[in-house]
Amino acid sequence: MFNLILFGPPGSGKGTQSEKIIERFGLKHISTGDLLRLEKAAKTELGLEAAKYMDNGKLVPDEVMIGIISSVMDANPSIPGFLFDGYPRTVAQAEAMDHLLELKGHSITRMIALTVREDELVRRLLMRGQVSERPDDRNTEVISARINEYHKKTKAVADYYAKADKVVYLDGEGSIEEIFERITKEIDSCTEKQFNGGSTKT
Ligand code: B4P
Repeated sequence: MFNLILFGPPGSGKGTQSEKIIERFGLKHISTGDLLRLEKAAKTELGLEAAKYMDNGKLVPDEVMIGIISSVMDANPSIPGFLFDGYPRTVAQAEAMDHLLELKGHSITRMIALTVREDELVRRLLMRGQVSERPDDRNTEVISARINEYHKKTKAVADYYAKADKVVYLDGEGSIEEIFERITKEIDSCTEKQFNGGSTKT
């Protein structure tokens, strides 16, 4: 299995690039942000609870997220690999996911971390706020809260995977196509190593 984490701060292009990656590589896309927004739109108990955090720029509690990931992974037993977009966002979530994969005899193959300057993140999110229904993209205070959560709780997830030598940082600025090309090169080099018996096998 080829299991990829697309990582980065809010607005770094995770959702945008994920759409292109799944189309090219046929991975199963798991976006925890999209899953939560679906629950919210359906007004389920989980969605209404999650909205209290999301609308204020806070992370949804780990125990809720770990349950969601576990059921999506169980529902997809025979796929070539997962693309995790926006998950894990805390070290506790990373440990839980590693444990789940290990139980199935797999592991994370690679984490691609997109780097983007903070003023560019804010600019992109406010732009999306003008055209989308997302309340968390319309308010600069909520955007700042999301970026703060990233620095306080999420950034450490890259250090966690760096210890296992699984992280590559890619420049997340430039055109969407340029960034996709950087990502594609990285995935191609990982899959080559995987098939040639290199160190990135899972
Ligand atoms: P997400 O849905 O994951 O949203 P995000 O991080 O804000 O956006 P993303 O990074 O995917 O957006 P993109 O850059 O593609 O999370 C929303 C909320 O859900 C979180 O705040 C949290 O409350 C909750 N949540 C989700 N997962 C969780 C978890 N695991 N644990 C706890 N809570 C969780 O797009 C941004 C904009 O930039 C777009 O308009 C796009 O068009 C534009 N853009 C992209 N690439 C560009 C480029 N190269 N140049 C110019 N613009 C670009």
